Amino acid sequence: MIRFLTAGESHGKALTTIIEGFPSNIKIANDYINFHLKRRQAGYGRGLRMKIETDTAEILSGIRFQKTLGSPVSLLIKNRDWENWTEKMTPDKRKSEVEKITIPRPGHADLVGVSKYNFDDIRNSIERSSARETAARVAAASIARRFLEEFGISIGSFVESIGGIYPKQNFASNLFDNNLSKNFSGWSLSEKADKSDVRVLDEDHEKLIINRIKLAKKRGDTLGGTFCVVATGVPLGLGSFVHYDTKLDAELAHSVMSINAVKAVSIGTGFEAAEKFGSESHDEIIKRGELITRKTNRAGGIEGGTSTGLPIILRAAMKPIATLMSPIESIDLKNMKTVDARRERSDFVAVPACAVIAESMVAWSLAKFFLEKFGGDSLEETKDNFNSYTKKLFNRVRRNFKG
Ligand code: EPS
Repeated sequence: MIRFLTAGESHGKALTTIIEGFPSNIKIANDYINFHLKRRQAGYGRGLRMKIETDTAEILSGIRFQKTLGSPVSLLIKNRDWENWTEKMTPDKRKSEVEKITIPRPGHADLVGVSKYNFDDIRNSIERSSARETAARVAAASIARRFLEEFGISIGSFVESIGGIYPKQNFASNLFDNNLSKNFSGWSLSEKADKSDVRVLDEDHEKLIINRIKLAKKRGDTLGGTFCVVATGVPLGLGSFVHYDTKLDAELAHSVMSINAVKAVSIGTGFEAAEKFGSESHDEIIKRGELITRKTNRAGGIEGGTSTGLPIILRAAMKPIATLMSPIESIDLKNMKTVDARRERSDFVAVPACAVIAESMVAWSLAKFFLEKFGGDSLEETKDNFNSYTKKLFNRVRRNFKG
């Protein structure tokens, strides 16, 4: 069983995470974690905060000579902006008067936060509900991602749309209608997407989206969008149909839905499947050499809560960022008067970053189900278990059914 916790406020001293349950001997360099942290910071439409921060993780425990020890790994990501916030965010006695925030932003956790936790200052709930926390998640999930790579599992993502602007050629649909070759890797999508300022796969599409973001900025508005995460090399048999909490699709949906501002998650053709005949929706079973496989992958690599061995394809939708420079209506809780919602430094668009965070959460969930199936205290032990399962898998099925 793997688990992780994160701690830290957006403008506090640092973010931290403790990751537990991975086997020993997984090779992981600090640069690897920092590489993914940097990817999370990128994207046209991010706010000024990203110019202040250069997110890097300091490894505090659990790794020696670039290999996991099997003990808890703890990581620290310092907030550079802390310098500007020490008085406002000090855990010590308040030394000066600090302005209280009294106007909640619709769409953020401001109003529910102060109501639920009984605060007299919205700052208290802004800090932890900020998507800054996802930096710690990306760092934690780097271990999961590195671990999965040892088994040929590769995860990548791309942005499908921002502000309702889709590409002429719908790459996500192409993924479902092809049974992708063995040479295709999830990461190859990210390699391509990372070259784009908005993480799309097509230059014309990028131009249209950037124009749309420019328009949003000019209007003091924000945008959301959709993205696609793909994991290749996932063996048949992760997850199960026996219980609600053993289903891989349910686990992935939970994981990605937990990312700030994500409002929908679908697997495979998702909502589109509901509009089709069964004959247009399911993936025909075929023989390819000695293998049993499918003509298509509309199921997105999961049937009956269990991975089929084909790429896992997940899509998600992120709502527009809640902080608007041309605000909509709210109420000042101080005097109950109708006012403009509070402005505060923020992003205009964070869909490209959200896709990177979703890659991380998908990596985490796959590693969790992978280790539940294969176990092992050392990477070598996990590999033995994995190899013995995968080598015999199809032979077993054929033997069992031979007349
Ligand atoms: C974020 C840091 C935040 C925001 C953003 C995500 O920094 P600040 O609040 O200091 O500008 O840029 O958070 C939000 C969009 C939000 O609504 O909370 C980050 O590190 O990703």
